[in-house]
Amino acid sequence: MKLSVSARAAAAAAVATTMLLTGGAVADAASAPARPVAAPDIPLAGVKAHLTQLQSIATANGGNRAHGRAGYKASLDYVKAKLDAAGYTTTVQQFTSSGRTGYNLVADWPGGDTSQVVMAGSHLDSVTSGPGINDNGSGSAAVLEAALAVSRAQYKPTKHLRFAWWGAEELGLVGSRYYVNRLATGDRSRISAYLNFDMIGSANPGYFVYDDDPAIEKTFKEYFSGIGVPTEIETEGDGRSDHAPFKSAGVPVGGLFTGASRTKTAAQVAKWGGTAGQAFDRCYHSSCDTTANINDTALDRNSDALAYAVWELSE
Ligand code: DTR
Ligand code: CA
Ligand code: ZN
Ligand code: ZN
Repeated sequence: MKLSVSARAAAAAAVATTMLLTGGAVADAASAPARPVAAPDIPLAGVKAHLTQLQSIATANGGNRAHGRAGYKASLDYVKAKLDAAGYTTTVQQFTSSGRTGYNLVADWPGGDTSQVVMAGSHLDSVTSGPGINDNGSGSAAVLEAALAVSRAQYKPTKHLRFAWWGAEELGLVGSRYYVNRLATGDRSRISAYLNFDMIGSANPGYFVYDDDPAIEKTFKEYFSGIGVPTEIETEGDGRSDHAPFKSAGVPVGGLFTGASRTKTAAQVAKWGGTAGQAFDRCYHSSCDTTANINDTALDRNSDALAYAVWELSE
């Protein structure tokens, strides 16, 4: 817009006055540092709607969503359809384990610098004994809803975003290891962070942060201190979930966890509430790991922490 002579004079006078008053240079909008884009709140209702779908899928398929069974493939088809509709480029990676066909789902958000890839992932399979809603519908639903939030926001981060749902974790991290082993060597070093979410809605929850990569750990801790929730370092997990193959390949990893079969101490009840002497998840690997086996507050907090880290690490 071209200013008239008088308008330009008035603008110059305003700047001069400001400089006199502030004694410093006036930073105009063009020179102001870009403000980081704040992550959106992840709607708990959206995450729980995915859990309801995964529960229905298990109920309709023999009570589980295990590797090589109909319930797993139906779970993957559900997640994939949501992502395709949201504008993701999805890839289904097939493998065989224990004589059964398994699948990984990888979803790339178009754009961003593909030499710096921020990944968030979770295993989508359950054990054969139950629907696996906390283990690991909770992580899978939170990662899905965060990916959908990226689409809703039409977020355009500097780095490239990739989301993944792994098969056959319960058989020994089979799907994630298959993915990492088949990455071209150069592609491993292009993954700047892998964030893992396996059991993040435990009914008697703890708030555990992986202490693998310090920068990722700090990012998660920033979030939780911002909402006044104390955290502890995750000590059960080294090698026990899908971050392990990435870590072995030299990728910086981190993640969140609300606890499995270990029992909550009185000291932990003092900081987090819940029940001392009871397992964080009494239905771990059991048929009672249903939609009733979720603590909504923990699921909501961890979903929002997930989004905060994805935005922070990719902008
Ligand atoms: N292996 C996971 C459960 C599990 C146990 N310890 C941790 C630590 C961090 C994440 C997950 C876990 C499973 O049963 O899927
Ligand atoms: Ca939320
Ligand atoms: Zn498990
Ligand atoms: Zn798990």
